Amino acid sequence: MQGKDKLFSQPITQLGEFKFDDQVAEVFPDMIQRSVPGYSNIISTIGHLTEQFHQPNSKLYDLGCSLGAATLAMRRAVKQENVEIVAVDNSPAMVERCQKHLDAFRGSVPVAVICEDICDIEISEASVVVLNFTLQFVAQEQRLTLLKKIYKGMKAGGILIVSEKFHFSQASIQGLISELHLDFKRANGYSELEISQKRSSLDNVLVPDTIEQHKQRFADAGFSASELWFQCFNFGSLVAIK
Ligand code: GEK
Repeated sequence: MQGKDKLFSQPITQLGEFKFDDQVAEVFPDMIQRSVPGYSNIISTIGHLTEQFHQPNSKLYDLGCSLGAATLAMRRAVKQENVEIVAVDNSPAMVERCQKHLDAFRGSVPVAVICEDICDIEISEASVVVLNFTLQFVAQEQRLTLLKKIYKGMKAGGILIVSEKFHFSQASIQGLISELHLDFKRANGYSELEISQKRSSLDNVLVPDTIEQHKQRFADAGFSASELWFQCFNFGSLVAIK
């Protein structure tokens, strides 16, 4: 069904900005597994945290759901009554495949798959909110506004899970850790050409923050507690609790 990511394997003369289009959606599971260290661990822990934190009569949000990997993990974890999942992505190619993917598995919890910008949707009665490698694609000046909206739409005791690629403010550390990530990609079969073309196309599209910026933003949005719960090289995941 889904293929191997060879999108950047041949020289591309006019390298445009990275887009979540049909071609990317088609190879997405392979691309994310081979590019993001710890991705599977994070997905399964999203399920675990959902089981612990979801509340009866509440909504669970997967913001930037792509093909719905986190949505599926959340759906499997629901034990409480009257819970609805809202999965949102602004890529029509992703949303179409996400719906098919979810339909292929059995589940009694209703899921609304919505094609919209996460900055424009309403959030309400949320007990679990997931931004799994999505915030990094939102314009930096909109990130705090988005987090404030999420905080406002969450129930007390609810959890926000934010997974991201990180930047490090010390140049030597930034260099060392990005090299470890490049070695991870090489070990997963990506060539130097693929790595450099993908990197150029993501320039200005994926803009990473430091871990400190994330924690400060959580506090500025109103969250009383937050912590990094996972890190592998320049990728990781944070939780914030309302
Ligand atoms: C997973 N969470 O497999 N509004 C809605 N969607 C957006 C926006 C936006 N403003 N910006 C980006 N996206 C998934 C992986 S991928 C991560 C998430 C990656 C969407 C975009 O269309 C894409 O599907 C997703 O966010 C990012 O757990 O590719 O590195």
